[in-house]
Amino acid sequence: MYQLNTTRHFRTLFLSDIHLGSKAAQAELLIDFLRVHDAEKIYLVGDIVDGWRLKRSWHWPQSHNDVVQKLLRKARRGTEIIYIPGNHDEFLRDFTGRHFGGIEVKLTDIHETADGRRFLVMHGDEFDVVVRNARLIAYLGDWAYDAAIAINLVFNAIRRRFGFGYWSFSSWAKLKVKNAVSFIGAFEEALAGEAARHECDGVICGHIHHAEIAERAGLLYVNTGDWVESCSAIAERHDGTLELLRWTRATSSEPLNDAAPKLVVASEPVAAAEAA
Ligand SMILES: [Mn+2]
Repeated sequence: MYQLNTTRHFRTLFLSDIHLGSKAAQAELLIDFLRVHDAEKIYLVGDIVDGWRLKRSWHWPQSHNDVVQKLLRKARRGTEIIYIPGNHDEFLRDFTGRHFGGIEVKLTDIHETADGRRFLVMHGDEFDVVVRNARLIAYLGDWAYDAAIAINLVFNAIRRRFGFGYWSFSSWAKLKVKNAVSFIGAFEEALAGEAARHECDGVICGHIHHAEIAERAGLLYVNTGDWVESCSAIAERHDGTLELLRWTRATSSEPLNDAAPKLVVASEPVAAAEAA
């Protein structure tokens, strides 16, 4: 718990899976969060805009505009913003290296923390096929792993061409509740492995809507969570420590709307201890 209306300043903020353009996006909560959290650098780690959803039915209320405006304003005021597209906003992958209103688009990035650790930053959907077929791939070996990643790209390009929606990891894992934990495990392993290949100390990703700071195979696995259900973000303090922030309905800020339940603000360092 901390005082409202006092802005917390971080070295870096990592946000993902906001899904603007879908009704599920918790845009008001995010605006609230952005009002009292600032950083020198902000990473948008994919699925910020839900392009698949927008294609089917246009849903773009003022609050979704406000999120974009808030981010652009931060960029104007000197925050470095890097946008790493995910599967739901993969149309932006065609704009890698371009700048939009001070926001730079990158496929992936390597972020160095204040204490000198290197983190691979990527959305994570690149490993969907690997995760879904983890057992088979473990049996078949490395070539299957590489092939699966290549197939994943082609598979999604075809789905997009024919107007199908993107396969959703989180809803799929939920349907298979019994196995969800092992799928999440396979995802974490795949991402940690990718970080190791890039000679990084860890990975910071999104995609599976499951916020976490944990050690995996000697590396730090960090997931930003989402702004659909968990309303979470990862923050890097000025000393390089990573902190998991969870944001719930604000108490003393303006009521967001009449229907809004009144909950307590909490932005506690849930996993800061393990992260250190
Ligand atoms: Mn995703």
